[in-house]
Amino acid sequence: MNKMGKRFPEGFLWGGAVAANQLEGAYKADGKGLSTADVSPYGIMSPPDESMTAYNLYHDGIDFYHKYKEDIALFAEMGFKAFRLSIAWTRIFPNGDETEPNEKGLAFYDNLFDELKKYNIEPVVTISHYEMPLALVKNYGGWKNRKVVEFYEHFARTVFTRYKDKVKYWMTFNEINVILHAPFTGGGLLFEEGENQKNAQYQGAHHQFIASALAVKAGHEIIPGSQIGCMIASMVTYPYTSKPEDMFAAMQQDRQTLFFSDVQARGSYPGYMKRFFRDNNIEIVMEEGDEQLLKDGTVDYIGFSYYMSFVASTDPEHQKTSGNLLEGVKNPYLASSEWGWQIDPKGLRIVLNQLHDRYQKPLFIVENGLGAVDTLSTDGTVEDDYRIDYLQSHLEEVREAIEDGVELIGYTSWGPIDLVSASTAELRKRYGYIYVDRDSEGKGTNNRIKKKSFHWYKEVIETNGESL
Ligand code: BGP
Repeated sequence: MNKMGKRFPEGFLWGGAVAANQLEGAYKADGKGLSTADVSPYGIMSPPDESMTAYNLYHDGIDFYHKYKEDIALFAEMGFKAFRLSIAWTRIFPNGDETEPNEKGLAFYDNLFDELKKYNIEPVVTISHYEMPLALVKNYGGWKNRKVVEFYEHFARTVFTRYKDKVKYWMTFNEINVILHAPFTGGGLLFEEGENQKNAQYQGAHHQFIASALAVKAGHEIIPGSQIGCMIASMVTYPYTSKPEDMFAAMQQDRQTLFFSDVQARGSYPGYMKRFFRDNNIEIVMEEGDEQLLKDGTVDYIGFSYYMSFVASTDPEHQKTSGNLLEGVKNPYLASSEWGWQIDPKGLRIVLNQLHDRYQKPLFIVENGLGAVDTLSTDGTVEDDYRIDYLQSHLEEVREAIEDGVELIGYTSWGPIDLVSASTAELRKRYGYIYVDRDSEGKGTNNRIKKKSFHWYKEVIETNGESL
């Protein structure tokens, strides 16, 4: 118990989170097909480069594909209880539409899960994290096409069946709401001239909702007792002033995020979105049975990422700041990271309470952290006090939220080992407790070095948060 008598629950899942395409590398190894990330050398906010002429750090990652044993040993040394990772769809189904899976790809994750088991680290698996087979984009148009639902369901059933004795916690899509902000990465969407893009984005989202519901049903059937969650990029929005119009704008902005968890957790489209579709001439094609399916396939828990908060204002004059996903209004009370992400620990407590009040389901913070430029000093240390400050202040608010009555499964901070950034596709923006000696051109020894935060996080876990 800490000095204030507040504690984290027994069995709290402390750990870290990664995505296959951001650290595995080995992008063509053992039969892997090309994914959307493999043609995105400039990150998720830029258009893809199919010529593949520019250097793409995703191809090499930090070579976790070959170094996972060494890396997992370091996570175990920190005392991790959980490790969130994603399965690269293209390792299992290189083109996405095959019937038979690629055995070598399946074997890789088998070995990975066995390695985690050695240290009693619980795997938390995202089925699709920011990537899909490029062939599904080329031949089917990505998530615009209902047919992709079948391929996804087949992929999900394949991994549930294969790993049913090894994995209990699953998530269907990473940051599912990002299809609105990064349509190629979030949904494999490319647009023709004159196409109604918004319509395509919401239609793609509908297909993902259906795919997610089918996966939840399949997962429960194949793995009794499994916990299958959704995962949203949380984007809590404050009104710039107490003007009712600003408050309304903030609420409407939040609903573009909460819409996704509303459908996945409550099992139906909320009225405010039906109105939004009407007002914006958006028509979603649904099939008979879809409504029932959404009801039957609701998630067991709400997973979410949290990095920053946002501000809405009805006054266009307010200064703009940039985050990687949204252009937003600058909050005069908050400092920002080097990439303009507004640092707001209290916002995390607000999100936790908001989601708890709304859904009454267990929550899981599956990403949080500070992306920063780190300096490896000549004596081989990285003094990342700024990262410790960020994480410490956020975890203090998490502890408060638990006191508020929020049911929380765990906390897996983003990128426990430095990995390729999603927004920039570089290794300049680092999140790790473990430094990776590799630069954005892929040069360096690729050695792993413990940062100061490594020791800090180890103590947090060891004391179940009492050291905070
Ligand atoms: C989330 C993604 C992650 C991750 C993280 C940090 O949106 O789910 O994949 O990368 O953000 O973002 P970035 O790498 O751009 O700093």
